Formats: sequence, structure tokens, C-alpha cells
Amino acid sequence: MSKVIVFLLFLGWFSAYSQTLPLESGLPLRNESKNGYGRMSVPFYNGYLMGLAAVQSTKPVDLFLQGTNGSLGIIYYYAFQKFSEDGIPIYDAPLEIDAPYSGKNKNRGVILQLRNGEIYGFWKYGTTIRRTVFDKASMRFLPKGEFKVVGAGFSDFGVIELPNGNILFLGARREEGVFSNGAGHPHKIAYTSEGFWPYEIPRMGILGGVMHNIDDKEVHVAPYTSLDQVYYAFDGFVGTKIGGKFYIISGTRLGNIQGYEWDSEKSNLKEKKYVVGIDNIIQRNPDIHAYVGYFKYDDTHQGIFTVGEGGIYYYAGKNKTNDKGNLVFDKPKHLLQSSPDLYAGSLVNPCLVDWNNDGAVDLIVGNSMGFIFYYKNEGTNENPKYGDPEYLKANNEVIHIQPGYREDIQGPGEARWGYVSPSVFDWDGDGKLDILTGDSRGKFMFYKNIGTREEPILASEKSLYLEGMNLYGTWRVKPGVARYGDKVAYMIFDRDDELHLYWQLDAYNVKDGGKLMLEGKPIRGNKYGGGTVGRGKVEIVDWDEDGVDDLLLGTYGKQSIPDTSSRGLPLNMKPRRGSTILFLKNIGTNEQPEYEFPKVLKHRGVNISVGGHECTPSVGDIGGKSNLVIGVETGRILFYERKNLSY
Ligand SMILES: [Ca+2]
Ligand SMILES: [Ca+2]
Ligand SMILES: [Ca+2]
Repeated sequence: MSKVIVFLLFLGWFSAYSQTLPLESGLPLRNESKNGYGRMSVPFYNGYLMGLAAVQSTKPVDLFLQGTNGSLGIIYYYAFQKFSEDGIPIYDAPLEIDAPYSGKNKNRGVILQLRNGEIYGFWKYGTTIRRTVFDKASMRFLPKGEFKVVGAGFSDFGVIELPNGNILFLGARREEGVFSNGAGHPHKIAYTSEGFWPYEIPRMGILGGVMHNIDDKEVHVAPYTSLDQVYYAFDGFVGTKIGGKFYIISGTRLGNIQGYEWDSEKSNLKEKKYVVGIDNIIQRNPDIHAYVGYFKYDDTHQGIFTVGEGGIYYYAGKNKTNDKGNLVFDKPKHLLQSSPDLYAGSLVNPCLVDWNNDGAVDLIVGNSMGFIFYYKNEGTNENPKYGDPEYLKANNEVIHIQPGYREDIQGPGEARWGYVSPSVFDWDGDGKLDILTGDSRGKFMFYKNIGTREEPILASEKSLYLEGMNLYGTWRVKPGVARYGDKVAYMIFDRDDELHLYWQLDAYNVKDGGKLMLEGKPIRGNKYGGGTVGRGKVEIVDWDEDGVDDLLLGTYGKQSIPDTSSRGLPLNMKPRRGSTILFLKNIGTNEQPEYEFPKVLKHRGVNISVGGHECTPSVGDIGGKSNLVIGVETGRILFYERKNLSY
């Protein structure tokens, strides 16, 4: 039998097997959509869009992405497969491509396919751009010299083939100024007594220069715009024809997408325009950041791709501008992938709960973008099937928590990070599940279910109150909630970043229950102060099944629980720290808890360690009784069978 036939037999077995595979301990939940595809599960919590090219396709629609710091700059190649019924591109699972240069390739890479078919990759090393050619046969980038960018420094960049065949180099340059105190993380900068950030918001402009040949050794750049075009960052530059004119499109950190018509006579950019919807309103990318690429299958299947923190989107093009000269595109849709992992954005916070009261455990999941998703279980509890989610709404608007200019302790640079952390619980005791949240604003809110058990409808968010003051605590905390008889306990990290108990008075008011204690002392969350505080995710559950509720705490990698000594976890976890789940056994009672020193949960004897950012546990009856899921920074929800867990 030839190797090829053996390989094909193996593939057939594998695809049949994988479709019936039940939950597998330690692995992500899969997207089980009936049509075989779902939202693309990008492999990183944040990444760059390198570009599109014709690799396996005959059109420039195959996609290259690059993970940022968390995934060490790995390059991912996605082959275009087909369109969905409503015209959204569907991609195969990604292939990891070797970086062309040794070491951890954190340098930004950009792909350009010339009209002659050659595919180039460019990597930024200071003001030198290293040039490579992509070899389709070996699927590798082969180094081919470099060029110097002469005239000024720059941050993000793009390389574009102009209609006349010249090569346009564009770079983003920041204005001069002092935008931070220069301290390492955490910066510990506070708003002024007038309520403003004490530094200017940095703005950027565009530098450019034209090369006559892709092999030129240098390019001289000059300002193409004033240095006030965007706040914080441009996210990539790509060129495309729209309505017969050639445009440069760029994304931004805050989510606007901008377009500049290329002035071929002056060899410069015309004035800034925006990507708008068919309602002529400026679009704002759902992600944090909007690294851009341009997909062009044919005149009716084309548009902008954006990637950032939270996933990848497709804005179908209308191939036209409006009467203000803005570029008209459809609203963003989630780009699709065959048989992806279940994907919920970045830094995801799941709750296992039967949201629609049909007996099958669903998922309610918050994320760093500030959305809350509902994944309906279309299978059984033994073999759950989750597909693409719905966006939860409150007061008939999609919930989208955004701190904006003033409500994030790390300043307006984090205006787009919502970090919403929901706990699902019948808070007002009317028999219908509600949602309680913590978030980046440090607010603790209640979304009352004003629908039914089968079809929940949420009212708009309302604050919880303590003695008439909005309940406050550290940011990004998932509240723990539990009912004991007619009493309801509510736990968060307080202003000292210590675990604190409150008891419910009514649906909007709590009373102080004091700090939670361990070895006679409060339980601290973090060592370093500033923006490192909070972030803990509290799950109240009787984990050791002795009849008294314990705590499972989801942590990020640098937390130090229960104190700042050299035994705090997971900061001092061995052999190395990482986001994990801590088990705090309750040796008191439900009404007067007292905890033992935390223990790291182990899966098959190995410490759970799931990246650097926060992670969130939830316990529920999928795949058996009282199993665990953990939401992680890459948007996956990992399943853990209880029998494989120890501490
Ligand atoms: Ca259900
Ligand atoms: Ca309720
Ligand atoms: Ca217990």
C-alpha cells in the first residue's frame, strides 16, 4: 500500500473520529455548528494582519496572520476555502509558518503580492526592512536582502504596489511629546484633580516614500500628512481600488478605519476619509485595534479584514464613496473557519448555566472587548454542542462595556477594554436567572431578567449599593454569588484588593459582611499595586464535596494570593508562574467562612497554567457531574474532567 493511500485512510478515520469525539479533558470546546463552520478561532489574544496573497487560491485571498507577544510572533497561514451562503469567506484551519529569521520573531511582518504574482514578506528591524520572498513549494519565507528607510523613524508600516507599478512605503510616526511617566508596568499614573489624564494623548501621522523597484536598497521618506491623523496608533496600511480610484486604508487602535486617496500626480496622500456604513456613520471596529488587510475575490466579493484583540472581521465593500468622500462598507461580520474551536473573543470569562431552562447547560461568556455572549447548548449535557453565540442585549441594545476616556485606571489608552466578567445567578429570587458583573470600570452591576425562564430578557445595567454608595472594588473582578437559605452571599476584591463578603439586603442593596479570612488574616490579591490589582475571578462551589462551599479563584500569572510574601500564588508557583485556578478550602461554615491556604489545581498531576492573563473557572454538569471549564486569554474555553483534577 502506498504512503499516500495510508495517509488518506488515516485522514478518513480522523475526520470521522473527530466529528463524534466527546469532550476531551484538557482541550478546548469545539464549535459544533451544524453547517461545519463558525467564527474563526484566531490562535492568539491579539495579533497583526500581515496580508493576503494567492498561495493555494488563484486569487489573492489566502490569509497571513501574526500573533503578537503572547504567541511569540508565530505566523499563521489560512487557505481560503469557500463562501458561506451570505457571502462571508470561510478558511481552513491554520498552518504555522516558520519565521524567516532566528529567535523569537516579535518584529512586525507585512505581506505584499505583486501583480506579477510574486509574494514578498517584509520585517521591521528598527529603520531597516528585511525583505523575503515566499516560496509556495516549501511554504517558507526566503531572505532576499533588505532596504533602509532614510529620513525618519516610524512604528507600524506598509508596503504597497501602486497602479503604475512603483512601490509605496508608508510608516506611522508619532508627534513629539511626553505621554507617560516612563515607569515600567504598572505606570501608576492617576487622573488629575480636574478629572483628566495628566498626559496628552499621543497622535500619529504618516510618512511615505516611493521606490521604483522592489529590490531598491533604500527609500527616502517624508511627511505625507501632519502628525495629528489618529490617536495612539495606525494599524497597518493596504492599497486597493474603490470606485475607480486608488486608496490607502489603515486601521487604528481605537477602532476607526481610515482611507486616503492616492494622488498620483503629487505622489502623496489626499485628505483623510473614513470607512462608513451604508448609514454614512463612521464605523468603529468591535475589536481593540483594527489591523487591516484587503480581500478581493472579484468585484462583488471584496472588503476589508480587521484583526485585533477579540477576533477577525470582514467588512464587505460597496465599491463606492459617499457624498463626503467617505468609503462605504457593510457592517463587520465575523470571518469564518471550518470546524474551529469555540471562540469567545479574548480573556474570556465563562459561566456554565442553563440559560434558557431547557435542561441543557449553556454558556454565558464575557470578554475583554466588553461583550457578553450566549452559547446555546444544542446537544445534551453528556455531549454538549455549542455553535456561534448570540450577543446578549440589555434594554434591547447589545451589551458593550467600554471604560472610554475616564473610567479605566490605566487611562484613556485603554478606552476600548471592557473586561466584563459575568456571574449568572437568580439574584432577586424570582426564579429567573439574572446577570451580575464586574468590569474594567470597577463597577459591580446587576442585569435583571425581565423576560421568562425560557426566554430571558435583560433590563439595562443597574448598580449595586452599599449604604447608598455604589458598591466599589478592584477592576476586572468576577463576583462570586451563592444562596444559603434566605441569605445571598456576594464576594469581590475590595479597595485594599482583599476578598470581601457582602450579604444581600434586596435586589439593589448589600450590607457589609467583612473581609474573608485565612489563617486569621485578610486574603490579598496582588503585590504590585496600580493596574495589577483586581482581575480575580471568584467561583463559590463545594469543590471537595464536604457539604461546605469553598472558593475556586481564577487568577492571572502575577497574582499573589493570599499575601505578598514569597509563598503567594501563582506568583511563586513552581516550576514557573502562570494563570491558574486556586482552590481555597472552607474550614468554617457557609455563613462564617474561613479558608485554608490556597492550592493550585492540577490536571493529570500537572499544575494548570493557561497563559499570562486572567483565566476564569466555572463548574457545571457537562460531560458528567461537576466538571470544570476554564476561559483563557486566547478566547478558548477548556474542558477538564473532574476525575483528572487534583490539588
Ligand atoms: Ca439550555
Ligand atoms: Ca431573577
Ligand atoms: Ca467544601
